[in-house]
Amino acid sequence: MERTLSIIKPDGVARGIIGEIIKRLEDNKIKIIAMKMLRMTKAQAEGFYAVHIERPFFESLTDFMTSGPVVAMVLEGENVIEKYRELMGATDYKEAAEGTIRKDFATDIEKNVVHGSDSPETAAFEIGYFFNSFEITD
Ligand code: 3AN
Repeated sequence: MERTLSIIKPDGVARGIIGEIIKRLEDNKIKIIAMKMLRMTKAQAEGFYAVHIERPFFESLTDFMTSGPVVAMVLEGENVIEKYRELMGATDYKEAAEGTIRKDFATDIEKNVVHGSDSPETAAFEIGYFFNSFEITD
């Protein structure tokens, strides 16, 4: 069993597709074991994306991630890291496969609707960044 952190980014929340994204998770039998809506501070977004600190888009990305509320979720299942990343589609929506969340809804390489952890190590860090043990229901 694996766990991963999912975030519906500010663009996804603002466009009213929280329900659509959750429906895709449920249709794909991905179990949600924790969920909350919050608005990150700039410092929280910088900490979350610390691995990207040297990237040219760091400033803009952390501004965007604090521009409105997000929905954070912990997902659990067999191979869920890869399974959820397949549902999300490629980082650049123009390269994302048909039927993926980013292909259907993203408008920009930065404003790409959803986040998903990319490895078990990242998932452990990212889940702990947003949730304490009492908030995870499994
Ligand atoms: P992913 O979210 O697909 O794992 P990462 O980890 O490479 O992608 O990038 C983290 C976030 O940074 C992306 N979700 C996207 O919002 C933003 N991002 C990635 N590459 C670029 C880029 N070339 N220009 C602007 N923003 C980017």
